[in-house]
Amino acid sequence: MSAPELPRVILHVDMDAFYAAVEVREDPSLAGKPVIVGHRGRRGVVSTCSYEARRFGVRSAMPSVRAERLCPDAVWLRGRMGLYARESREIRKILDDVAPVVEPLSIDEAFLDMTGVARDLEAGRRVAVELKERIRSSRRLTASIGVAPNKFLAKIASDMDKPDGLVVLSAADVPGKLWPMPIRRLWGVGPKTGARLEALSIRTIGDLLKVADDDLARVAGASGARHLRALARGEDERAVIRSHEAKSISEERTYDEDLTHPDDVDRALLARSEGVARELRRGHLQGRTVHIKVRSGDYTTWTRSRTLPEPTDLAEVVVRAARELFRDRIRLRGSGIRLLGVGVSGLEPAGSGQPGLFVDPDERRARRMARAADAVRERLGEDAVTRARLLRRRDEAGSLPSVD
Ligand code: TTP
Ligand code: MG
Repeated sequence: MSAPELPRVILHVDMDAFYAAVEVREDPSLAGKPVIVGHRGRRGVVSTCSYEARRFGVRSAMPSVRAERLCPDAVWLRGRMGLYARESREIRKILDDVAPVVEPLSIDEAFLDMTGVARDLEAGRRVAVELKERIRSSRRLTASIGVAPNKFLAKIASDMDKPDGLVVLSAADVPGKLWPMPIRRLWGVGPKTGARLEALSIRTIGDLLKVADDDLARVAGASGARHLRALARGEDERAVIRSHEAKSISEERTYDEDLTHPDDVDRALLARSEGVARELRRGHLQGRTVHIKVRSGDYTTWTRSRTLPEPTDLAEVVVRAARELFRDRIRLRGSGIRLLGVGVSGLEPAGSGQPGLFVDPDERRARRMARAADAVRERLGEDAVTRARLLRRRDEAGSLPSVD
């Protein structure tokens, strides 16, 4: 018997003509006009342009001289990065509000993993409709969204009906919609590989599936060929990762008086592990590697880590590893502890790995209880739920977890 797998529902959100659209919003007299954001002149290039300017053939990264020739009446603006970055953060807040896992790709693009929230692609479409409406009403901007069972198809889909588009691309659409697309739309096919594939008469994505393995491997290498072929079949297993920035979550605390009693040390390890595990669950993340950091009264500092067989978001699992590391790998030789930290790295979205066939029932129960406690804390505040062991603590004054 295998664990039931939820169908993946991935959204790719891409703002339309982003810099130009923000400028038009700020100055409504620009609405309906060809607007180009970029530096004019011999060495300038176009950052982006409104869809009105695209009708003349103007594109991102085009030399400005050429754009001026194609569209002599365009309004040129030099661009205001601070404004676009602030706008990006506002949009990000909306995305975070809608989706449990958001992976920003660039200033105006993100993947959203709606698996388990939207039960199928149709439900994903409804989320996309709502999201577009929220962006329109609260930011007065339009987004194009692709809805699909994986990242690659979602990204292809968001681009299929720009601007203000919404396209659902299912596995069943792959032969009819993906295969006729030019080969360069495949991720990982740049101009060089593209030209070599075209030399093999591979022009469309569908053509790629007709070529012999050896021929493809000669152009792209063995693993590259496998990768391209999977994409061409519309297959992409990559997880939506919450944020490229978050590499680890850790919590540490410095003590006014060095900890010397083993019970105090143990309570501190548990408290830090709890904080870290809670932060993991809040971010819908699990981590594989547990770290501890210990500084003694004479400022000797140790960092030790251990990788777990399975990623976790449970304090019980984190603290078990932290205790073992402390017991087996730290030699204090009589001095007390000034600083103690626990961290978890090797982060991935919760539930992105193979669901374990034999999930330990204790672990399942622990996770359920942890989630219930998280929910109570959300409602009633930080101190509403505290473990019995921590009630005896005398050293703690909660510290904020840090994410880096
Ligand atoms: P894109 O999403 O590629 O372009 P866009 O949002 O302007 O237009 P659309 O998505 O509707 O096709 O890039 C987002 C922003 O990044 C864009 O508004 C400006 C900036 N950018 C550059 O500065 N130089 C470039 O070459 C590209 C492609 C984008
Ligand atoms: Mg865009």
